[in-house]
Amino acid sequence: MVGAVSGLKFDLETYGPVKAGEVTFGYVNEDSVRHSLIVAKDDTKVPNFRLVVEQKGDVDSGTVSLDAGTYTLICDVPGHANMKASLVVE
Ligand SMILES: [Cu+2]
Repeated sequence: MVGAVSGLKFDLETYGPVKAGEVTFGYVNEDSVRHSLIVAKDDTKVPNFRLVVEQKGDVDSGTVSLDAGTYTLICDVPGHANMKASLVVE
């Protein structure tokens, strides 16, 4: 479970390690503004995966297929460019 917390941050700097394959994300909004969650590797977004939590208490979830490697979790809401974390898949 990934949390969006106040200060335009994720609740951890690094998530995982998780097993390669189908990876299920839960995303909870613990903040008061909208946040999203996308996954990227080497600056390339993983296609067809984006979670959005509109307001405090909202939860979104989804599953995406990931190979082993280190990924970046990104919130692509404008102004949230510093909202990044790492995800280790092995
Ligand atoms: Cu955000």
